[in-house]
Amino acid sequence: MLQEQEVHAAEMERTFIAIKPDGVQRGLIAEIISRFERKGFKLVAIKIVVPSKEFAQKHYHDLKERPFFDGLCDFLSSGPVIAMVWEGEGVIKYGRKLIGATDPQKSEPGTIRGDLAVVVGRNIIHGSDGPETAKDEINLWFKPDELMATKPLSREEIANTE
Ligand code: IDP
Ligand code: MG
Repeated sequence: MLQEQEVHAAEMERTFIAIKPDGVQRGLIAEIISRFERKGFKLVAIKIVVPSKEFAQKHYHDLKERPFFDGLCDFLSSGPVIAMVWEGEGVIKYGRKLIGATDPQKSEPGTIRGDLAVVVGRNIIHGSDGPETAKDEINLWFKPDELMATKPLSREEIANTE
């Protein structure tokens, strides 16, 4: 039988979400965070950072053969990005649902890109597209000690901290 801690660890799904410089510049940080928060996902890491171009190239390495790669990396490194890790059951797949299709012209209304963006090169948010990329992106953007341990405190533990 699994120990309680192992059960918890096995259930913990995490994804990397970033508000890109256009989302930050347009004042959409709270709007975007609140959509993940209201759904019931848990924020386990967050920071504001201006990535270097080299860092952006690492983040988007899968796309290096695409014609828009250079412009995309220039853009990601052009200003502050809100880098986050969100946790919850199904958060990788459902996070992508909340975000909507890559091209905002094709994103459904009700999604973040569908409601708040117009063109593919300024689609305001990034989300990992699968378990492997989620792991890689979390490791690229965060050190392990920057991630919250999200096991809730027991009543006794809360009482003991007062
Ligand atoms: P995703 O962000 O929905 O996962 P990807 O295909 O991984 O989409 O592309 C990464 C980012 O590259 C997109 O969010 C978008 O900003 C940009 N991008 C994708 N396709 C195009 C394009 O055809 N022209 C310009 N930029 C693009
Ligand atoms: Mg992608």
